[in-house]
Amino acid sequence: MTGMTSRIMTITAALTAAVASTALLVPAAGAATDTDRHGPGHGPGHGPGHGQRAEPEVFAHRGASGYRPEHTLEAYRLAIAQGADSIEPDLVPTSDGVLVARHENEISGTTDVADHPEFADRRTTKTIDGVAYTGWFTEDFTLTELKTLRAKERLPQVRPGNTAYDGLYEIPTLDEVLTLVRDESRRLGRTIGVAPETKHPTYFDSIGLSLEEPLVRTLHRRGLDHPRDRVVIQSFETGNLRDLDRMTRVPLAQLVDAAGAPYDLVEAGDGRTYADLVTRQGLREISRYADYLAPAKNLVLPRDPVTGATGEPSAVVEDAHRAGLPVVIWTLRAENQFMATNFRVGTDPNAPGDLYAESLAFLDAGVDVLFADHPDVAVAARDAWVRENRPGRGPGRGHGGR
Ligand SMILES: [Ca+2]
Ligand SMILES: [Ca+2]
Repeated sequence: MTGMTSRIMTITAALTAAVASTALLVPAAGAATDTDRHGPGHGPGHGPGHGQRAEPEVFAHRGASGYRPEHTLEAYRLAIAQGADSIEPDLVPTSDGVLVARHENEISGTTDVADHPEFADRRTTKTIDGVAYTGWFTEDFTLTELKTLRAKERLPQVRPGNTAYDGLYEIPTLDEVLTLVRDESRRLGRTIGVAPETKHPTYFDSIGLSLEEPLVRTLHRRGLDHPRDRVVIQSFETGNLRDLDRMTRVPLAQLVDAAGAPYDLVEAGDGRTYADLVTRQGLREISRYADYLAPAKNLVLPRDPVTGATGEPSAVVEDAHRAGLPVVIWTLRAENQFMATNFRVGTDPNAPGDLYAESLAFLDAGVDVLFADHPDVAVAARDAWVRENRPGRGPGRGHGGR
């Protein structure tokens, strides 16, 4: 990335919250090109050694979900305008097998489905990954039916400003998300990445709606299945990542929660937990089928049980890098309630804390990718961190404009 682009992004970050105009980013076209930052040999597993990426990146978690209802084209578009390197569609299927972007297949919290009397009889209770949920489920709707719904803010108490966008946006298909990414990449002159997540793969296999085949097919059809394409497929389960490792050359990320176990292992009676996955032996095992480790942020910067503050990093980043796995952490969010106590500002749980400082703390801990609900702040922090730290990160990375 050139210095000029960094400055533009920093300025943009300061302005987007107020203005949110993609026109501000027009100067970025013709500045940094994709090859400046991601030439051959800089992909996962081919970086500057020990699994560490050449330059940290920001992935927009469900889009710029701090500012717009999540998993909508507008949330993704804003994330791209804010300088996110990649956007994240979580994927669930429709009854006719089309992959759409929702965090959950149960959609009462993120759509207006409850206001549609014609779908009242679709309300039901299902057990997914061992937990009972009551509501409406994407797999009980055709794509045509789902397209009559409109998205709404998932956290209206926390993000009341976002409710202004309730009722405006459709549920996007994976294909529509990829079209947006292609069009915005061309318009801005930088290659925007995509990090799709397969949701509940064991459950969807059990109802005959396996996710991996349509995902791989779609990426292939769109010419996005070369290892150098900026695509990373994520999953909290292990079995479907092993399947995907045989099905595609696209990099894979093993998501690791702070508690519990991958549901495919639970279902199989395998006693291993997420904690077992991030031991040195667990990480070596992951590196046989996946290309990134994607732990919950508290696994990297654990919070003191008494003060709730972060202190020294755990061994997870160092051990993952040693196993050849760059580290992606989730999720950075601006509001106090989602932060360790040392990043909070004031006592209102919904008020913004110091996301900039939190982002820097994770970069200092050696993390390669930050997942953020507020990509503008994370991008500004990343750009500042790179300016400060690039000389110390060793020569020969091939980046212009130092
Ligand atoms: Ca996700
Ligand atoms: Ca499957």
